[in-house]
Amino acid sequence: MSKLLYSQVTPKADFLNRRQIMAGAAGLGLAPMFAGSANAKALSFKKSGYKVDGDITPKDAATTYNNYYEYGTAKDDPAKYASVLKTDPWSVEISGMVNNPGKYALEDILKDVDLEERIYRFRCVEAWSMIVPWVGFQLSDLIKKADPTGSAKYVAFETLNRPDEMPGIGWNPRFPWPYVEGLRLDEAMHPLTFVATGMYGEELPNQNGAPLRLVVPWKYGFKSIKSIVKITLTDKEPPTTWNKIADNEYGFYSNVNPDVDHPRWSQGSERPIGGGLFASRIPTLKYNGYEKDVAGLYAGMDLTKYF
Ligand SMILES: Nc1nc2c(c(=O)[nH]1)N[C@H]1C(S)=C(S)[C@@H](COP(=O)(O)O)O[C@H]1N2
Ligand SMILES: [Mo]
Repeated sequence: MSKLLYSQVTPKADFLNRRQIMAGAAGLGLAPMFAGSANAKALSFKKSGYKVDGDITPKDAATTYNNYYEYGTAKDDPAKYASVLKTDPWSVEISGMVNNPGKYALEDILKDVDLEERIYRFRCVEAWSMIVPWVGFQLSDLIKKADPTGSAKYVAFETLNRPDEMPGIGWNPRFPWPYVEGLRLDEAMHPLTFVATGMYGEELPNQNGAPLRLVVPWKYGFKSIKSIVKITLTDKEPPTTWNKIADNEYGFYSNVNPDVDHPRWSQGSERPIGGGLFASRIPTLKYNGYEKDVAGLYAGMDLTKYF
């Protein structure tokens, strides 16, 4: 597949591209997996100043190479199986140390926010990366609505746990479902911390975490929890899924850091996804390129410890 810059993708090129995939997929008997994306709703949003150097990852790569263990552990599993997820109706329960707890319907959340497009780097702890044009809003908008009390210091997030619509839960019963993640409150309120409801100008595909998922661009990808149903403000550091599974490999902070290797591989470089067979590895940047924005959050901390 030829490499297209997102900015160069005209609706026609996009259409042709999709037709080619559909044709190829039909030949393999995989056509249903693209049914969702072919119907994806276009979103209206404002552009923002958040851009990065480098080419946007082709949409077909970002929507077929995924980590979403509720749909299996292979990179192509989520695109094959996530179309069964029912994302409407959807609500997010916000509770704990907030003055306005409650079940927030997704349409009420969206009514009060201005959707914005942000082009961010995305770096998985497995040492691959993408550049993704997300559409969504700042997490701080939602947290302000819930109005944390003075004691709140952390934010805990939880993914939907619906085995009927998430076959990977049954395939991997010993995994500590539901998937959970957390941030310090000041990290959660940081202007870079984003809730995505779309990507590539359209509604978020299910395999990428529809209808809403976190995006924390300076942290390893596993912090960017998908299909959120619960947000809890607390005064204690919340447990996080990958830390529960292997606390010697995945910490709470998990800021992208080329100077601290994963115990089993280097974090010094990364493989851009969708760049083609001969794409070379590129150096990994401290805080994934967002050092000047976020380094202040960690002043005085021993960064060799918080892998
Ligand atoms: N609920 C849930 N959220 C998740 C995951 C998951 O398995 N389940 N995987 C994480 C990991 S490891 C990464 S790298 C990103 C992948 O996001 P993407 O598929 O949109 O690229 O989602 C994160 N969020
Ligand atoms: Mo990841």
